[in-house]
Amino acid sequence: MISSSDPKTMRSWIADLEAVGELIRIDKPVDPVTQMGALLYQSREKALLFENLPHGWRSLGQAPANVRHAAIAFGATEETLVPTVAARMGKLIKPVMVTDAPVKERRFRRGEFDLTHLPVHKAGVKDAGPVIGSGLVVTKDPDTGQRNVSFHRLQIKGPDKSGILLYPRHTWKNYLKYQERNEPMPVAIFIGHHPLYYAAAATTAAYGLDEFEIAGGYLDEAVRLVKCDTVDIEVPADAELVLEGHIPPHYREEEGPFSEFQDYYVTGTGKNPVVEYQHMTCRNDAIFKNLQNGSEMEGCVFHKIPMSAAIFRRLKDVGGGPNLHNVMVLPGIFAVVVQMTPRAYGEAKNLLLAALSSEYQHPKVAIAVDADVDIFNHSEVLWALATRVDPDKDVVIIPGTHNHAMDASLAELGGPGTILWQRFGSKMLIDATKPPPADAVAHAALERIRPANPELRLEDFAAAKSLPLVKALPERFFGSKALKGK
Ligand SMILES: Cc1cc2nc3c(=O)[nH]c(=O)nc-3n(C[C@H](O)[C@H](O)[C@H](O)COP(=O)(O)O)c2cc1C
Ligand SMILES: [Mn+2]
Repeated sequence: MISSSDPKTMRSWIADLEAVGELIRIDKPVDPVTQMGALLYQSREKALLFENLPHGWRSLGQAPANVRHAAIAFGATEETLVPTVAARMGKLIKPVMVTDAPVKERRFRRGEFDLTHLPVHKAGVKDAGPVIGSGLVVTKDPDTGQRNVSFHRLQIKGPDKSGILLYPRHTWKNYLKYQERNEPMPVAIFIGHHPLYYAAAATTAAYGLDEFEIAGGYLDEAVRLVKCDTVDIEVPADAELVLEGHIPPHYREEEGPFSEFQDYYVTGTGKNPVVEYQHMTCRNDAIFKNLQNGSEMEGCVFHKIPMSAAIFRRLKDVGGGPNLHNVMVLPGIFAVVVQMTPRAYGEAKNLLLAALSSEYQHPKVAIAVDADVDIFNHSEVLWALATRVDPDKDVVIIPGTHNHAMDASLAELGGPGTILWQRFGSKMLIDATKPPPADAVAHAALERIRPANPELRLEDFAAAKSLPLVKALPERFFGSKALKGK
């Protein structure tokens, strides 16, 4: 039995999902290389626990499968999730060091473990091979000793070797410092934990800020850390599995292609560094974690929520405090919708400019809509674009910007593994809001239709077989969805 005072782990998360009917257990044998990717790809509603994998492994995936699952993990609703995460982002809790560590129940030295025996899956048909997508990489700044935690794809290259894609952010910055000293960078990688650890690792904050402190704020409990056996790094004591190794300086090998977050294969492919592993520890009955990328897959949920929350946090003070309701990143994560009620003409553009230059490099298109547009329903967003935009004055294109290096629609400079790597492109903002309520006449011209008596329910009048019709009705008829949870 898991009690509420126990630390939050991947096991408590499995129990939470199962308790609300959101987990499917698969006891039939599944081959991670040829079958698992297709099953994960189909499971957009439920988490999957594979219980019959080669070498006796189990593995959890699509957990979270969607924003609804992420809301369960944070104890929020779909509508309140982003403002909740934004508030918790500012609440840092320092980790504590412990010695009782389930992740140390088993220890394996080099030669005693084999990465090719882990149930690592191959996601897309053109992927170069199985890739660990769920490894959270812990490194340190060699100048200050400050920890960093982030996701990095790890393509299996042998029993004790993987590739690694280091996008130019904090882990890359640490690596360049080691490379300059001609020293290997020590790394510890933990696999399998509560999803809020994953959300913290996907949170881009200031360089030098320990993502375990962010995880503490998300979890509302201090992260329990334990020392690694062979590197001077600390890892979560309650993780499922830990790999210890190092990234040699100056060395590169072909890596990729890989099914990535925007739904493409080739970005990031090229000469990338490798990780050499010398040690592995795990729980006695460790459960592996798989994580598939692709638009609207689990990897995208982990991108979307912290990114939307970081942008929300940034926008909430623009111009002294706008009427900001919500923020949601769109599929493929290069576009973001800002839901707000403008106080003045032009205010939406000010917020959109900030949304395009936050901690995150991804957003290229930013769209502002009002509270009467359901931002979780993409056709509502398209409706606002079609009916509330005068392209000549509401669309602005900013040329010559630094864009995300994995946006395949833009010109690439340099390549992965080099210091030049970037995409040089442009950004676009679209103000699809109504005139501000202060201009009552202009505002009223764009008031959405609503029936009289919106509280009436068709199910109270129609036969039971008509009920699906009721579900299809737009939420806005029942009042503003965005404002309900506030
Ligand atoms: C599912 C997922 C996969 C990711 N894969 C990679 C990757 O392969 N390489 C990389 O550099 N960043 C990857 N990222 C992005 C970083 O982990 C993320 O932006 C993080 O905030 C960067 O941490 P940092 O700001 O400490 O550098 C991934 C993020 C997610 C959510
Ligand atoms: Mn960081």
